[in-house]
Amino acid sequence: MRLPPIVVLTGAGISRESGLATFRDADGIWAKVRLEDVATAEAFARDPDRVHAFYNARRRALRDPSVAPNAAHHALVRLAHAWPAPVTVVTQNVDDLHERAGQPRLIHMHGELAKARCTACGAVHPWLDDLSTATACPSCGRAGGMRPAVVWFGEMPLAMDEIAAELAACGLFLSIGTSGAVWPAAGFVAEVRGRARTVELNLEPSEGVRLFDEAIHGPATVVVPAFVD
Ligand code: BJW
Repeated sequence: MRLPPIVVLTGAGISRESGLATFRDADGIWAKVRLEDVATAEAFARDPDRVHAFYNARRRALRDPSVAPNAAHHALVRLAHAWPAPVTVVTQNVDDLHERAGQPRLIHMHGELAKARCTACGAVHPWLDDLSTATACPSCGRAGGMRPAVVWFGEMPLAMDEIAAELAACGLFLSIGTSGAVWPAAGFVAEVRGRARTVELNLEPSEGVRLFDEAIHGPATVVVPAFVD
């Protein structure tokens, strides 16, 4: 029997046990900061210093020595190596824990915290330091236009054509650690439903849990290795 390609959609819940906050849990980022103040292009135009401070703190948190891939990230790498067909991870996360674990075929649909983009020339650069309104673009030299290379509300997520092709080809769709509150990622399960087996692995039922064939609830570090191995 030929085994089908797999698409795995991941969200902030997979990185929570690595020490990174989720967005919509009671202790999440949006309980402390209004998303309208930091995660829109309008917020950046209005108060770039505020937006830079928010992302600089999160970029620094990512480099804390205690933050590392957990058992769920590692299990997905094992799955990719063991499965005879392609396993593509589409992550909404801007952290780099999937790549640190060694995940092949990884798509960052909401961008990456460890990259900066110049709004003047469009160049994207690896970026580990703080950004400010004085930061100059290494490509065009212009100061003032560097922003975190992440996707804010109202902006088009990245690699949507590539993701559509992976969704069209997959026979198994796993959704891990995401609330299903943000589109277009929240719509992926409906896109593949009927053609692919769909499984949710999340701490608790997500908003779209009824759309899945199967749901397994518990911490990612427990339920993901148990499902994969
Ligand atoms: C655990 C756990 C543990 C905890 N183990 N689990 C209808 C259709 C289309 C668009 C829209 C629409 N309605 C509205 C929109 C627009 C908007 C949107 O979705 N708004 C909603 C609020 C309604 N979407 C957009 O603007 C997007 N762009 C867009 O739509 O462009 C047009 C377009 C249309 C059609 C096709 C294509 C394009 C862009 C969205 C950008 C989101 N950006 C952010 C910030 C990124 C930068 C940053 O990090 O600061 O992305 S917002 C934030 O939410 C972040 C996340 O990636 C995203 C999703 O959050 P996630 O990962 O699900 O986290 P949580 O906290 O919500 O959930 C965590 C889950 O884990 C929970 O369920 C926990 O239970 C669980 N959990 N611990 C396992 N240990």
